[in-house]
Amino acid sequence: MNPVSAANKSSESLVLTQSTAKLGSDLPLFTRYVGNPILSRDNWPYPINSVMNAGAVLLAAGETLLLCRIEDRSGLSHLCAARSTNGVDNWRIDPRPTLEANPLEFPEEIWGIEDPRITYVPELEQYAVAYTSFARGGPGVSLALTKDFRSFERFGVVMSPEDKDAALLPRRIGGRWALIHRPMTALGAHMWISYSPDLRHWGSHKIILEARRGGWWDANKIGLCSPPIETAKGWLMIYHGVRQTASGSIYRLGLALFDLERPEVCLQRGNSWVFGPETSYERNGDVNDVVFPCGQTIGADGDTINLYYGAADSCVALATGSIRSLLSWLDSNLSPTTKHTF
Ligand code: BMA
Repeated sequence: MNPVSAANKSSESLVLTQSTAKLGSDLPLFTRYVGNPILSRDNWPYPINSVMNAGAVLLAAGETLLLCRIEDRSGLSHLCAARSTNGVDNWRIDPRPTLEANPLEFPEEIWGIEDPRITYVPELEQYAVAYTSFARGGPGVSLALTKDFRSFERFGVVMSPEDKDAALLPRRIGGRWALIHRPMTALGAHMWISYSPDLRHWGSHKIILEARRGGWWDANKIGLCSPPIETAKGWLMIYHGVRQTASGSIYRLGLALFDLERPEVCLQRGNSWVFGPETSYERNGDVNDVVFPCGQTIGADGDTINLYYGAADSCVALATGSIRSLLSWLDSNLSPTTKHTF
């Protein structure tokens, strides 16, 4: 079915019961929107190669904004905003790139900018966008603040290469800002947290979640997906694990929970993945077998999670779940040890 006509169907008929992990009952943990993909190259108002890996936020007026990674037809990426009243269809897409690399001022962006994660920061009354800046030294983490996704205050690179998969926590922890990110170090591709008094100077770096090893689905390389969700039980994190196989990598999603006031402390980590590439648009594209969320919105009930994910580095898709269900799944699918499982 044409994605646009499918996307216009009524909400009662929007769901498919496809998911990797199941709840205790037979209910799926994540449900794919039946009109997936919700955004693809054909929707774009200017020529592009692909749209993927979108940051997401609910604007004050209730609109959903997706800040999409666009790969242009030179192969480099920029960011472009799409807005929708229901977060599903009738996207209004900026007619030009919303945030482009500016290599004259920021040489760390010479090969483009990618994979934005958006956090609304009440103290600043602004959105913080953490994104990957790509240059000769490899990917690094850059930060920008915006009130309206039209003009941006750019901080430049805040985590030097090789580093990516970053998001800011929405509030200070013990007086300092906290950034989750994924540096590549001699120790491997693990998730770290760093703290800052001013969003510009970062320190107190700590590993918070390690890639497992061997045959695990999340062996050797992991990274944050969408920004952590604050729940009464802790920061709920959706992370990706990259399984290397003889025919390429498989990007799947897992869950972990971190202490609210000490977010470097992992309280729970799930054993199996909860979502992975299954449909044709997730299995086949520019990069096969990739699901890669960079953002979510939370429904008015405070429980529904609308997860926006890049599929096969070619389009943007939507899956919905319940925060309560994700937390209770974690309770019953824990790793033998919560933090280090090699
Ligand atoms: C990661 C990032 C993502 C991409 C994924 C699969 O390293 O570069 O932007 O979606 O690989 O290619």
